[in-house]
Amino acid sequence: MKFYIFGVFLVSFLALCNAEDYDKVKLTGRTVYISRSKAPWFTALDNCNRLRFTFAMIKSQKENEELTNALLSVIKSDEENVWIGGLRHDLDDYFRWISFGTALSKTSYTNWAPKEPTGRPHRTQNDEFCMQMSFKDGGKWSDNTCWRKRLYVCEKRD
Ligand SMILES: [Ca+2]
Repeated sequence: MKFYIFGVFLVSFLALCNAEDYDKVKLTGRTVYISRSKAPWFTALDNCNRLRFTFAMIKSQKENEELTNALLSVIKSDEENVWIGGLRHDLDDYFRWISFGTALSKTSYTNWAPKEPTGRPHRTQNDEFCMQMSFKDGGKWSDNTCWRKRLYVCEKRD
């Protein structure tokens, strides 16, 4: 029991420490937390959830521009790829914002790079399920393999 309580304190303490591992930027209607360390997509999801944040989503051109500018002011390399909270299941035609399950249908705002997403059923890559912003492409979106370690963005909506 003592060890359990100690464990709870330790985890809480580590969670607080982890909050310092993010660059915090206030945008319209939300605060985004840009990680300073890289993680696979699903680890990034866990990290956002543990801190009571959600994995960042992008609902409009304005939100996209604001997040792109925030990332460009923080990340060190314009070659960087950054995970955001979009995921597609193998059996699903659509990418969805993981926080709300919203499908990115034809009428949704999107900012895919040319020829992206390349995962099936759109094209031929069968192992690209996770969404990133690619700064070799000005922040445009693409899908990639989820196990890759990348910086990622959590958010808290107002
Ligand atoms: Ca791709």
